[in-house]
Amino acid sequence: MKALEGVKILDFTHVQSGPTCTQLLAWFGADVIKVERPGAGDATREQLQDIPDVDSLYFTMLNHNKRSITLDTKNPKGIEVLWRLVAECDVLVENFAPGALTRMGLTWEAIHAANPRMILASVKGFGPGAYADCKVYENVAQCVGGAASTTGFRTGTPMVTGAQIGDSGTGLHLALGIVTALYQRTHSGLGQRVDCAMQDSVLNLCRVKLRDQQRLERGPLQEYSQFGEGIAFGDAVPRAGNDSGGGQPGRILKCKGWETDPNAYIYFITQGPVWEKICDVIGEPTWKTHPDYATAKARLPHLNEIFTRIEAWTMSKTKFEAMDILNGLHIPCGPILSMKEIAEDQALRKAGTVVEVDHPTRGKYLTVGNPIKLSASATDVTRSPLLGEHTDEILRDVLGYSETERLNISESGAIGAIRKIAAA
Ligand code: CAO
Repeated sequence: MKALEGVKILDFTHVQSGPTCTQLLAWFGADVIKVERPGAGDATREQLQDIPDVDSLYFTMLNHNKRSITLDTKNPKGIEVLWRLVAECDVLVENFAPGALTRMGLTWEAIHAANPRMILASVKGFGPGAYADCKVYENVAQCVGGAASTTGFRTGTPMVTGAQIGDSGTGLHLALGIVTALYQRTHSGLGQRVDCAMQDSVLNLCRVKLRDQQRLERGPLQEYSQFGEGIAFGDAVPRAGNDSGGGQPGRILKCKGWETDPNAYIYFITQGPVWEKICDVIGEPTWKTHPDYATAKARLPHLNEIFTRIEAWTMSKTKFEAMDILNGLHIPCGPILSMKEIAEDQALRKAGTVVEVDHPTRGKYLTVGNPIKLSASATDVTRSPLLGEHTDEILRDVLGYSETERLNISESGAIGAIRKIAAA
């Protein structure tokens, strides 16, 4: 028995933010029914294709463990079938542009009247306000959520990060909202709306920078490199390069081989409790008692000098050698791992963090496993569905349509070219 077994999700999501959320719910055991436009499906099926006419990795890696039904919701029969799904399911998840759901007639009032237990979960770019009507993609969310203005180097342009905090980050937030609403429904018996704005989700993940904005009003941010460099702060939180976002100063430092390997680096944290061990390992034992280095506060104006000295030590080791030595001394650090190293890491495979999946038209490929491990609800990652692969099965088994009714629906053009009409 899986944690969300018995929960039916009407998955009206596309691209990344919504599909991340519904994939998580599927991994926890929900029956996720992905509704797609006949003929085309989720736009990501065709985006960034690495093999002609085969669902892209973009799509497959966001839509595991789901079933796919094709349904033209602009066809009267199609919208009729959609309403049957609304009546049958527990949660409708969508991330269309603002207004699209309403244009289909799926207002909250109508949904709630048709199925009072249904939870309607939506991702939009912005919450209420001047930008509520805007379409938003990942990088826009990173820009309006405070991430871009605080990422990168002080002298460079604002920068977006590789981590998809706008899309996958919002999907995670939405998934939590959905299971919370499901829990509340066990008491109230009623569904509710769950709304996540991408701007809000990014800001939630950037809260340390909002913290620093308020600290800045009381004086310079002493753990930022520019403080030690004697460069004045402006009135907004600056970009801080690779400075640690917390109270323990850290930097990315070169390791042996950095001249040719773009990832021969390690993140090194000068954590206060292990300062004396750091002094010993880098060969500066006098720094343990020297007034400029002995305390965390005294070290703040000298961070460039300190990290230059530590880097002279890390450059004499590979990132893995440095990691082994520092770990043994309980000095927090981490090698900069390339995606190639992560893909080949056997420990990550064993832990189910990286999973190999077989796909009928693609063959074997790697994907991420469920990062949330439940001890009583293990996740088995199964391949993403082909477009409309389960249309007939869902019409028959979930909605109870007879063979004749299914043929009528097919002839109406509401479900596009059906793969096969299976006898009941
Ligand atoms: N059958 C028929 N029509 C369908 C359909 C179906 N099964 N599924 C969707 N459609 C139609 C909708 O009815 C709507 O049509 P109208 O605009 O005519 O009412 C349209 O497709 C919806 O498309 P959209 O406007 O959502 O899609 P888009 O490609 O223009 O925009 C995006 C994409 C992501 C910018 C937009 O959906 C959005 O802003 N979503 C909210 C924020 C979000 O989640 N962004 C993250 C995306 S991941 O980077």
